[in-house]
Amino acid sequence: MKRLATLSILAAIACSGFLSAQSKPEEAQPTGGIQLFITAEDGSPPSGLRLAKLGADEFANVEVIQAGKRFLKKEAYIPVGGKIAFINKDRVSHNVYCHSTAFKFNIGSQGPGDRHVVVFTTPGKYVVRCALHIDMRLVVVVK
Ligand SMILES: [Cu+2]
Repeated sequence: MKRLATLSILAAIACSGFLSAQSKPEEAQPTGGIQLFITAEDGSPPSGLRLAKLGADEFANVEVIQAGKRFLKKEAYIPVGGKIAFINKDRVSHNVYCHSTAFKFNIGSQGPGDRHVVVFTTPGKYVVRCALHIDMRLVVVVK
């Protein structure tokens, strides 16, 4: 996975022409997180490159939105200790859970607009579901 991510970044750089990476300490986050700004020569963001904010507790590594009574992602890949923020953008409640023998959680009733962060502490492949809507299914790979 790490190798794949590296290859993706290299491919994005190769496809985007000249890029420069620079940190902007004057805009450092008060939480102590690290942000890396990658821009094209003219300062515009390169297309096709996604950046994750890491290192600050309030930021999850991945966001999974629930809308239309489904997860808008089918799969999520995170490192061990990585976080997923489950965000309910529906007008109905959800109840997101995972009952794997290796890793369990249950958010409980999650009302419209609620956001819950789950830390995945154990490597593995997990199926996350909603107790209220049986068709909701998300695969989380932690490694
Ligand atoms: Cu649901």
